[in-house]
Amino acid sequence: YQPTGPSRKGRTSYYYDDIVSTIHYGKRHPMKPQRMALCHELVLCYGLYDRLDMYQPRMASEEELKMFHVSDYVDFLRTVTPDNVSAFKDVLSRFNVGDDCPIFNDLYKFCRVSAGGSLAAAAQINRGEADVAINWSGGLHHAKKTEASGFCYVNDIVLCIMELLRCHARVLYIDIDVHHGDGVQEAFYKTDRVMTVSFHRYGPSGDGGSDPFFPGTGAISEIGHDHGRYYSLNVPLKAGMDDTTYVSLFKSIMEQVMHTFRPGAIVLQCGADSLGCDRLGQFCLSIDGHGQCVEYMKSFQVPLVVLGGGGYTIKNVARCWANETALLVNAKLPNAIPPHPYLEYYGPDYKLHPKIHDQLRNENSTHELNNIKRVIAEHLKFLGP
Ligand code: VJV
Ligand code: CA
Ligand code: ZN
Repeated sequence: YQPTGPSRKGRTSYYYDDIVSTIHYGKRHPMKPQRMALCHELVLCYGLYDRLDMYQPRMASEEELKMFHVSDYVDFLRTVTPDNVSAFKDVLSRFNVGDDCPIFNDLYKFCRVSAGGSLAAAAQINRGEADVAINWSGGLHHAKKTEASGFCYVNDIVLCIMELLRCHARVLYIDIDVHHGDGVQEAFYKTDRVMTVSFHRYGPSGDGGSDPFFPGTGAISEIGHDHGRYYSLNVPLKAGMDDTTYVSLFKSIMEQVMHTFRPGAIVLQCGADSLGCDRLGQFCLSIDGHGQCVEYMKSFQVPLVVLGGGGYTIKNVARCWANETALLVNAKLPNAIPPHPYLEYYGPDYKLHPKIHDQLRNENSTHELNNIKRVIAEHLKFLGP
């Protein structure tokens, strides 16, 4: 199959290392790195390699990881294994190791590959060798300077943005994962050189327990400190956001952000747990609606790094990211998925755009959504031209 559509103008790089297909967080753990292999096989069977510069990224070095993370935490990640973990029992809670963030085989390799791809993507944007650079193995937005959090160990996004800041005065970070991008927000909370914008589910989780929806941060009142005041934007939402409400809110906010912040580069975290029917998420986006957000950011023609993130119904994650890889190179993919090694995952319809019928009611009223728009517009006015 040859992708059709107007010939692409910009250059698009794509970073993938097959090692991720062998990584297992644990038998029933929701995070499954195999989803990147599924996505990669879709990208190949649709023939998108013709329009991509494909790379196997160099693994990030210990020194590169230590540009953000503290030394003893990186040393811990480098040396701990499932076999010797008992020798580390006194530090496991300090580094937040547990059910969400277990110790598994090749954990350190996985961190280095994920961060290596996001660093290589940034470096290539910096050199002007690509206009768009994709790393679906990145986007691990919860990792903190000193500890793991929410399935994330190394914050490849923070490292990516630090690299972009070497060549760009202002970098914009956008996060459409259903969870709050807390680790990235925290890292740049006091600077006016990075604006972070996260759209996320926020509030009581609605599962009957007392925990808020993870991680519990991301109120609209979190705006940044010191020089960074008004450079953190948060869009807290309730369950059931659908294409119409989400995409119109996204475009309206991002248009104003682009106009006032005028970034030299953009990093877009494309967590696919905001899709309907996700095992952990509570939004109701379709693959097309999710993709419209990516397409909108591409339309500004500012150098763009595109990263993965969450996504726990893996056949839909693969569909979502393959579709977004295609739209970033102006390819139009037929709905029928071509035969390939993972075709059986996409039954019974074998379509790229399945009907995602989720039973979730949209709990966000028009009134609440308008309020969010108004408050965000007020925050942006303080930056003003
Ligand atoms: O809600 C939480 C924290 C708890 C304590 C730990 N238990 C396991 C769960 C409740 C309060 N954690 C969230 C973390 C979500 C991370 C999202 C990451 C991303 O998408 O934003 C970016 C990659 C959470 N939600 C669901 C689970 N943890 C969960 C973890 C499991 C599990 C089932 C659900 C871990 C192991 C196993 N099952 C076997
Ligand atoms: Ca988010
Ligand atoms: Zn998430």
